[in-house]
Amino acid sequence: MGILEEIRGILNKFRLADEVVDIKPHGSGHINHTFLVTTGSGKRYILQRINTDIFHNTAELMENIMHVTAHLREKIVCAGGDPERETMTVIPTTDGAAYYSDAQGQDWRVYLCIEHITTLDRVEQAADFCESGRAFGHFQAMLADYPAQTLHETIPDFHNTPKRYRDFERAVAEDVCHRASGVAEEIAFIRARKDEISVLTDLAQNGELPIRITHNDTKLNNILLDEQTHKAVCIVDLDTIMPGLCAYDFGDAIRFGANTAAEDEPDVSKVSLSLELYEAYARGFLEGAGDRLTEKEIETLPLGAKTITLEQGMRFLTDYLQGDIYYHTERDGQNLDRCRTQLALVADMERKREQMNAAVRVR
Ligand code: GN1
Ligand code: MG
Repeated sequence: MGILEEIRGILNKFRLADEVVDIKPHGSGHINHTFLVTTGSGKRYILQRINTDIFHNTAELMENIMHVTAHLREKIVCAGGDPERETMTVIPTTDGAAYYSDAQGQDWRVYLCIEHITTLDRVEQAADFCESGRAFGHFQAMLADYPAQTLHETIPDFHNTPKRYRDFERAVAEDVCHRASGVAEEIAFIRARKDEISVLTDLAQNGELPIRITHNDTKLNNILLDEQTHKAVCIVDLDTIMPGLCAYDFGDAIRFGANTAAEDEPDVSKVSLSLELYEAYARGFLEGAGDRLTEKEIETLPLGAKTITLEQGMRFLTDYLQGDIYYHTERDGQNLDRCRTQLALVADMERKREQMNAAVRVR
């Protein structure tokens, strides 16, 4: 049986409006497999196979998503918005469940496809990035009164940077693929910044930074923009909504969107932090978050950008050292290229530290 036949069988388990006429691979995620499904009436859906090597408890993951989207839906309706457009709608299985486990133990879910939108893999205009910042800031504000105790940690220690550092050191020590000697420079770069890695987590531990409900994967392409107006419509990829630090959500968006090069660009000389984009995002994010952020949170946003970029560099290098087992790759050396762009971006952020701080300084 081909993959499409298999997928048709899976789709029969969900309450779709009518019969499936087309299935296509969709999106650019590194973790789950995503398909766009079209039905006879033209109604479309997003089918995803959840990567259970990475998300170990689908029931808890989907429970988070059901609860978070219900919370968002209420807020959207109160504000006079369209909940089917402004948040994700999970399509239940014929048994009324939030996902389906097939005979091989693979877990699948279906979302309603949000139409007339576009996503960006690269920022084309500063205004779009500012809009994306506003949406992520607002998203965090909408979740500010979410009952945190009901949220499962879908990936424990996801943005625990000191833990990511220990994982990286372990991968270097084990060196299962004999790749460590080829990346001595990258290893040294990370080690030289070891002391900075725990600054934010220490502030959180001392109670100087609040723990919030954060998205934790605020990449540019996780936001849907209206295809005509480029206004933010919906934030997607809710798999890693967990308690976390605001600085990381801010920082991850900068890491990806304010880089002048693609995440996997092989030519690191193309990498730099665009201050124009950084400032645009900061403006939008602070506006969207409203008065919710503490002064300390605002002050540490630039450090969040640097810390998460370094963390992501470590994660890519760890995966490269372990034989490319976590992130999807399309070519040899892709994870190493990804690591190098992150480290080059960290270096540029260090050069631009003053300007980065000035852009968020409370006026
Ligand atoms: C992964 O699948 P995607 O592209 O949304 C990863 C993020 C990384 C990102 C790097 C669960 O996200 O943490 O920042 O790749 N997601 C997970 O591009 O590990
Ligand atoms: Mg993701």
